[in-house]
Amino acid sequence: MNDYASRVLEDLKARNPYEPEFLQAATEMLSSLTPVLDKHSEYERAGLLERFVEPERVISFRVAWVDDQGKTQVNRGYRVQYNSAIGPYKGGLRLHPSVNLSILKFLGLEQILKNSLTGQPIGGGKGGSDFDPKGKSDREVMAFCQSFMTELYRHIGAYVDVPAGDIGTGAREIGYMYGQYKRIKGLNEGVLTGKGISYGGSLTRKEATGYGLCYFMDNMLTANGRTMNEQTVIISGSGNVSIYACEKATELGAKVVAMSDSTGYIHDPQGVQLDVIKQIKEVERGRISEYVRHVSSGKYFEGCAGIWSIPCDIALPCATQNELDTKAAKALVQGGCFAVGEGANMPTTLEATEYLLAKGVLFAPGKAANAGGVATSALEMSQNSMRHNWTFEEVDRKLRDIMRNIFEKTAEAAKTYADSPTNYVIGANIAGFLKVADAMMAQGIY
Ligand code: NDP
Ligand code: 2IT
Repeated sequence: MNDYASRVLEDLKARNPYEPEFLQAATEMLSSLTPVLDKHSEYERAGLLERFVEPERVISFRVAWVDDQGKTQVNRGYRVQYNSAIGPYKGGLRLHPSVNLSILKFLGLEQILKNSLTGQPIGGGKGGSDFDPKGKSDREVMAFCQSFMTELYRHIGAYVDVPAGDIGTGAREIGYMYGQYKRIKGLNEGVLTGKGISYGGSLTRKEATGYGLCYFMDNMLTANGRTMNEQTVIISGSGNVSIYACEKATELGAKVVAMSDSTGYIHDPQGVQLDVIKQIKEVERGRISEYVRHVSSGKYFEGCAGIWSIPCDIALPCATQNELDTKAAKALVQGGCFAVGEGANMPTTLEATEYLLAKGVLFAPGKAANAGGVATSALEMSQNSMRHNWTFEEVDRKLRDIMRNIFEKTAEAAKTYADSPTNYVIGANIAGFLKVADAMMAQGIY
């Protein structure tokens, strides 16, 4: 690693000893930047990296709400406004009991680079709460979302900070939050993305992350003499990203044979029936284990880790961070997997990433491969500002172009800077970093 980057990393470790996910994301980014840091000594004089890794602002607040038993519940809400050099802070809100500052800082740091890669004018941010929407009634979710927004509204705005969905935050939660923002501010503006189509949402936003992942994979495979057609695919998770990755992969001729949730996974050698998954997950908010009650060729297995032992050509981890470790990576290689595409944020551990790269597995890093979601959020912002709606086909076409561009930028940076032209991890980090660095250098020290 470059000396300057290594000093910044050591300092970061000393100052944030209890933030393992954040340090993991920072380690990957800083180690990737060596070739550009070697060339740009002016970055060190401007303290660029020290500023890059420190969020511009971290907001933490109490979220009190009343449950269906009349009991008062208290959660912790956050917004990390990480970097506004190239545009308003942009990034999702995660609602999951595991949410803490380490997780939101790792997500925020990755978001800066991801948003830069999209080519659109959006800075990096992330937020959320340790609230668990699972098992809560609609009224309880509404009460939480209204209370959350009653604090958050003063920190956000269409040209300031534009949150969106992430784990546990879908159209229902965005609807309740948008309603509360409008009620407090008396203002209809594009302050959130992922909105319902009837009140300013963009067509294709729901599908965008999963579709975008498959468009990225398609570009990466084509560049390496392969295609998605007739490949056997496994996808972890069965949420927003997984469902639409499955839909597009199938459209591109692949056969998806396994999907999961946080309790287990299903294996269906005939090919997963996505309408059944959608019914269970999107309509009933149920467990994936119910799949086998509807489809006789499906089998259910308890626990998440076993999914990686199913032989496949392509693996798409689309659930959560660090779900794919070295043991899983070895099982994938053993089972014949030749490409991995990260639909989730940082689903692969550092060691597993290195193992896969060393084995010649084509590896699409999340900050490039899953950028279609936020890119389409930025298209939603444009439509809101213009007071105009594009058709599904128009947005989908723009999404395809954006994903092709992201792949090309990533591949170009890999070719220029990395030891191997297929090290897209280094390519994505460098291509994302350079634009933000340039903007930060131009705007003076702050
Ligand atoms: P959802 O809440 O819709 O789905 C999440 C899925 O992952 C569920 O199947 C869930 O299972 C599973 N999951 C969540 N946490 C865990 C865990 N700790 N262990 C095992 N499984 C888990 O979220 P999304 O699909 O929106 O997000 C999935 C990933 O994609 C996240 O990493 C997110 O940051 C990333 N991402 C999302 C984007 C978007 O537009 N939504 C854009 C780019 C990236 P269960 O239902 O049992 O909890
Ligand atoms: O991780 C991500 O890119 C997201 N959760 C989507 C963020 C957004 O603003 O659409």
